[in-house]
Amino acid sequence: MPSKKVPPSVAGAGSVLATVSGPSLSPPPTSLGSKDADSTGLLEKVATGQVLAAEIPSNPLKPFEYGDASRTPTAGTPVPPPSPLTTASTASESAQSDKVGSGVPSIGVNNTNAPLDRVRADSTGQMLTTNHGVPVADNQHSLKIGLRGPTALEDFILREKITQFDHERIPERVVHARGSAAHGYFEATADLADITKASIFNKKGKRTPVFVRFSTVAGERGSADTARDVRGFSVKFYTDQGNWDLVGNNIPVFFIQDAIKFPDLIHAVKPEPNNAIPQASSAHDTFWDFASLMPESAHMLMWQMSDRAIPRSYRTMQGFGVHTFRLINAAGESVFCKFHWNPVQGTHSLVWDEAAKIMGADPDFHRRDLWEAIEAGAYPEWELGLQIFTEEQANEFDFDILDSTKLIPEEIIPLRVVGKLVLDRNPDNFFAETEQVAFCTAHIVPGIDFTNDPLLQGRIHSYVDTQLTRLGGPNFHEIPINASVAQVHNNNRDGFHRQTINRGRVSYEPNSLAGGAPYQGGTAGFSSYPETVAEDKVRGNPEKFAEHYAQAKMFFASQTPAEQNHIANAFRFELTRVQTQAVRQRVLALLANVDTALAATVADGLGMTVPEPLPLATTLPTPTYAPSPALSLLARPGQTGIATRKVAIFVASGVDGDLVMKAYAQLLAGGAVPRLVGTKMGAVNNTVGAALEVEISVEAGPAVLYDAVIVPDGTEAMAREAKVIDFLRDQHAHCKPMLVMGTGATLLTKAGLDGKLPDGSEDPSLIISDAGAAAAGLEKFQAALAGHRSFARELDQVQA
Ligand code: HDE
Repeated sequence: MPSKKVPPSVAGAGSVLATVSGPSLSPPPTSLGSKDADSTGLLEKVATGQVLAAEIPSNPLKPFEYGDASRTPTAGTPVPPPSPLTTASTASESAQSDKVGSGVPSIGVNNTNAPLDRVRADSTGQMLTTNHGVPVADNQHSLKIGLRGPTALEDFILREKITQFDHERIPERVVHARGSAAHGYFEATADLADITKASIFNKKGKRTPVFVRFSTVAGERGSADTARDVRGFSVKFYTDQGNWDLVGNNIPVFFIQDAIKFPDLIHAVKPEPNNAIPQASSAHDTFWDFASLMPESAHMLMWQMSDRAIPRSYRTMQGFGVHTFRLINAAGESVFCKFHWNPVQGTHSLVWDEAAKIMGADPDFHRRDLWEAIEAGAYPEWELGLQIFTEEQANEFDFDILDSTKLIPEEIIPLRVVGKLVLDRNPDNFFAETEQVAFCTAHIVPGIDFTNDPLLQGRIHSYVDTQLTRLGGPNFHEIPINASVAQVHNNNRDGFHRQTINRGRVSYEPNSLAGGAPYQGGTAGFSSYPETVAEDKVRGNPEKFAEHYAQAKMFFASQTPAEQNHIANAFRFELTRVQTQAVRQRVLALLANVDTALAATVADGLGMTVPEPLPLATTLPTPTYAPSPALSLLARPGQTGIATRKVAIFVASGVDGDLVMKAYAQLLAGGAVPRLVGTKMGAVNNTVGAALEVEISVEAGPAVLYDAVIVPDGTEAMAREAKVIDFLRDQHAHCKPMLVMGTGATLLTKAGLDGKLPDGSEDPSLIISDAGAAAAGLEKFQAALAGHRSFARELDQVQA
């Protein structure tokens, strides 16, 4: 019998062409009555959709959601769709244009987290357009009714430009508003698979991209960089398992123990609410009022009054995760961990008088320094060290590891170095990257977990919450700088500024219509450490939180005499600016519990006597700690010598040009940044060859902006300028290396400087050399420059 050709069935076609209801048992139609591509696609979409949904007759995960089985998460098992069209949003998705693209979606891929290249814009050689791509003919004039007439409301080009401008600002960060950031990478130098399954640590040599932002805390976005303040040290790791943000500070402890006190702390330190004074300073009544009523801040106050709070550079600060975190390995075993960043550049600070003057001379001092170093290829680098310890060890400590006002001395738990951080690229655009980056303590990855530190617990909420206002909604994770490099697939949808165009009609789980995807990862996903917690629901603190002074004492005892002196000076300065006597008195009473000599010195500076110490909050015996040498800034001179140090070389007509250029070349070769500094711009005649061009005047670049100065032979004419004399006095008072050659000594005499230390001995970092012994002088000078400062010179000793 001849075979009979079966015509394509159109039965049920109407249901495919409609968006509601359809037959219960009959197969889908094989024709919609026409043969165009769209109808074929629609048929395929519907038919394969039925097949896919039927593959999942019930929710396979339900049996594992209860009782013991639920303790270990079970991974979903997605069913692959028979065709890309099965899970598409439309049957017409392959229709293409310049706007929608090729019409071929990349299945299983979310392109919103492609590298930043996709959003970098460059206008080289391009015509001006509106926001909507319309070419602009005239960018000089509004559209007017007659040359002298009113502006037309229809001028959409004018209105668009002004409207965008009107809305350029977003709210600044409520704390840490002032900051600077850079791109770079983290490289694992050890394999830590035995203690954590965090993928960034699981292979020696593995590199993970990072974006790092440094900041001050109290000042507003435009405030000066060198205010006395804690510095933020936030690192966003774009790991292959999602973003991990280590949002730390340059000080390893904090003022308070519980998140509920944070708004009080910040309200106290920020400008006072009646008159908005002072900007970026803790030196006012409300801060010290609060701090002295919160004696758990004693330890942090010692750090804040130390040179840590006035770093020379972001590049010369340590960083700390502060809280105790957990690491978890693949077997589910956990250890505790504290994170430390140690700068290869060493830890170096300013002195207060200098920091205060820099606020006027260059409020962008730290921002400029970071930018310049990276542009010059002197990439800043830090080692990541971990303090790893067990629950048993934690129980032996005199303090509670959940108390963020305490640190673990490195002498008790030494650091294990596990990687390095290198910053090798400045951002393209400050707003798009540095301002819009959103660090969140809630961003952690499998293998890392929180502890019950009550300060940390509150932060987990705060950082996401604050971005909702600051960045205008819940989709801030899609802003390019915040997007992970790991793929993002979930059923979170919509909200302001949504960018992802999710395909398909499924935005829930479990589902069968998308083959069960995206599916839960089970043990491959993030899981919390199953810590046993069976306690009363209370508001309160464990007993060990009540001890407030032992580590403050340890910190002070661990400082060199010069650093101790700076701490005393800082307390004197801050409390002198406080107006309420009772507040001064209370801070002295707090200090009396830390160190009686310190309290006496500060009291003397205030013209007061030391009051009775503040009452202790516990009757438990106060622990004693041996001094921890690692807590002194001077313990870490760094490994980069004179690199990136800024050196002023004075020049005036008659200067020894040969000597100047030799010093200049030698410093450059060592990686330092020499500048020829004169009393005004222009050329100066020198004793040999062509004239030297002044690079910057003393007026535009005063002493505080340099790490050292060279006063060559033949510069005596500069002695006439008061600014020059101030320059030398400041360099001297700030303990910076100075090299004075030949007749340059005239300037020294005019400044009243004799090259002697207060005890009458020779000052090793004020080198006075004959013009003929320039090479030897320069050698000594470079050694002093590599040593940063000579505090032996310091005259600002508080006399008790
Ligand atoms: Fe923050 N902190 N913080 N903080 N913090 C913010 O988040 C907060 C704390 C730190 O470069 C805010 O995005 C609470 C300790 C840094 O963008 C906000 C508590 C430490 C940065 C916030 C703390 C930090 C912030 C403001 C007490 C050191 C700058 C804008 C529970 C370990 C991040 C923002 C950047 C920023 C809240 C305490 C470090 C409001 C509630 C302790 C480095 O979410």
